[in-house]
Amino acid sequence: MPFKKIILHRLNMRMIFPFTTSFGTMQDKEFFIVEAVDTEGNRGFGESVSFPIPWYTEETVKSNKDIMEDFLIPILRENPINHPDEVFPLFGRLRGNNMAKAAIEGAVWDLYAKRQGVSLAKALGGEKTQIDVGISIGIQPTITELLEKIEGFLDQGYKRIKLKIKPGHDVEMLRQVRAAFPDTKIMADANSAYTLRDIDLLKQLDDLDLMMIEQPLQHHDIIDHAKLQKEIQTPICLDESIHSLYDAQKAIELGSCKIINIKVGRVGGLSESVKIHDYCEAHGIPVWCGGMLEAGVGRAHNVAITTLSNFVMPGDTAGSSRYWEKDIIKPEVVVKNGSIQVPTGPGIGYEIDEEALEEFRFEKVEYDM
Ligand code: OSB
Ligand code: MG
Repeated sequence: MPFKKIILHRLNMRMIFPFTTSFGTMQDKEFFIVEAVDTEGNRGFGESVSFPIPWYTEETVKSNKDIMEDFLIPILRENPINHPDEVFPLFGRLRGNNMAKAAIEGAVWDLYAKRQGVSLAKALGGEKTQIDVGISIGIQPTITELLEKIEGFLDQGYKRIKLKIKPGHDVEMLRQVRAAFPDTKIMADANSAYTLRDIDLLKQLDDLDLMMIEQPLQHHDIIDHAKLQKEIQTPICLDESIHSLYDAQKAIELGSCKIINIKVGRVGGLSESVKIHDYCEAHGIPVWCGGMLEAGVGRAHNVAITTLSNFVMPGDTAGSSRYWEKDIIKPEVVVKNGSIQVPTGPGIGYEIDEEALEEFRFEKVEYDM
């Protein structure tokens, strides 16, 4: 692919609500839009999903910039490629930094699909024309506010409710939610807040008919999760523990989970996501697409990957208006009756809103290729 330039746009966007998980509260989203430009003027876009603070993985917005500038962009400059599947193996010489890798690789994928004149979904092998989505709700100050929020999102059509939990804000809260919504698809996400010492508490979740519990134990663990899964009925879904196809294979072999949350940034990009998806499909493990409170570009990538056949459970890809007063793509991602219509135009299928991009941008660096 004849790259001419890579441009890093650094943005700051304020979400319309604070989002609280077991690891902290966030409202300001800082990230990079990576723009890959070819010699014919086609433009592909990717988005970095790390946070300013390394509390979900070790990466940060700043570390992403160093890694992209010092290593990833030079690798792309020095190694001609024909297909985006070649990007992740080239980056494979460097350990970790999956979110930085995915941001660049995502821009290359979008550019590739646009050059082919096909949608990103189609380029990835996806066939769904619409995708089902749920909503992830942060920890709320009171149960009354939580119940109101759930009611509102169910009215908007979201197909399942994911609730963040942490010690002291778990079984009792979930019991009250279950009592108020006896037939709703509910799941809980602990973001690694428990240990095996909490096994008696985690067993109590079995009475609540949850779809799954996401990442109850340590963020790198697959051993204790396997022990826990043998003791509880509720299916375990791994998020933080899965950084690669290798991790997914070992977790499935060990019985550490029955479901996997695929986040494109966490696993180093779309090519690795497809591999994990295919492996899970062959081994009877359903997957769904997680979220990192993305703006429009990252959201569009999530929509595209979710069109693959084994994304059989509603993901966390909510509509743009759930997060932003104004998003950076046109049109915004819209959820209707709990589904998103997959765009059919070339690449991500959404246009960049140039005015919004400029409004939220506070740094722009161009790299000649
Ligand atoms: O664990 O899935 C998670 C947000 C930030 C960090 C981690 C997670 C989340 C979410 C939000 O659950 C999903 C979204 O709405 O994008
Ligand atoms: Mg999670």
